Amino acid sequence: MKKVVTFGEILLRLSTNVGERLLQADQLQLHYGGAEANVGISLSNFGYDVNMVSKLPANALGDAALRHLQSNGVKVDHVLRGGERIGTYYLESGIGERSAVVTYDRKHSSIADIKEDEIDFDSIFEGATLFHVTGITPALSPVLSELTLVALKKAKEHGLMTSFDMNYRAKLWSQKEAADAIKPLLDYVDICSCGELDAVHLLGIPEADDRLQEEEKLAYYYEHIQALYPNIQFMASTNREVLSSTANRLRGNLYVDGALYRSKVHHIEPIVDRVGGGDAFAAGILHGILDGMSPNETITYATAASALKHTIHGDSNIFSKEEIHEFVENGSGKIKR
Ligand code: KDG
Repeated sequence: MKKVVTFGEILLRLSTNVGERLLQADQLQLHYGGAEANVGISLSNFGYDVNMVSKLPANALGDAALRHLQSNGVKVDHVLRGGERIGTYYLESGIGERSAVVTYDRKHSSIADIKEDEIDFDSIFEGATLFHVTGITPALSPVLSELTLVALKKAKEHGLMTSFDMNYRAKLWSQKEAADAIKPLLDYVDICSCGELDAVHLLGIPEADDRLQEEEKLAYYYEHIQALYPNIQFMASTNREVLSSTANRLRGNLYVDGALYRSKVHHIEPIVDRVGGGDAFAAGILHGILDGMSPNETITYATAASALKHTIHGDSNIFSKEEIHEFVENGSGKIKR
């Protein structure tokens, strides 16, 4: 079983019922999130030995978050305990034309206040195949920004494949702050989840000519990113046409060896919960690569995984690889008896 390591924050999520604003809610639904936890859970469902590196408070909330990971098959030997609090986010669910709204309450969470010497990546990476982290982790504190770079460098020293999802969150930092922190990380990345907006706003690539077709634009951005970072072997993104809070058209893109591969367009309606759709996609890409699928199979699988995630509550994708393959092969909507 291939060993995977992810590094980031495990968040408590409290969300309103559909049709309620946060300011009027008298009930909130509880889930757990955190981009790296979500990817870890997906990969654990796909059969990998997933180990999460994080820190949670030594209280009942920390225990519950730990249990969430464990019950989804993620190993927690490297989840430190201590610090002040669990990072939390509130999700005001959207409906129709009203968008969902995220409110973070995560400053001074246990992981955000971690010290440089608390994590020993050398021993953690022993025997591992893949390391995954996202742009959320370095956004949380200067120490975490430094540790993300250390972790990526050490992962490469230990011969791991490395995966980085840009995951820009405007409520955590400015584009300039993100660009300054993320650019040095990309020298140590093999697989990158990044799209057109990341290319333009974080990596400073000039906007593609508007007369180009969607596919040509994507190829243009990926060629430019690869010229800056020749080490990046795989780049992936989704084109999400948001029709409303509850309807999407979703298409996946994978760029490898100078060629662009695209999935079919999934029309997802109604969306039950779109949070974590990107993490489900990233995990699908990682599985395709680790499993030796062809680029076409990989992008088909990853986009299907993301489409399925939109149909369930919570941040993590808990579909197995068999269910995703079955969805790819037999489509949707029928009763399975
Ligand atoms: O990608 C989904 C994540 O955004 C969600 O789980 C919460 O990690 C989170 C964040 O920092 O926004």
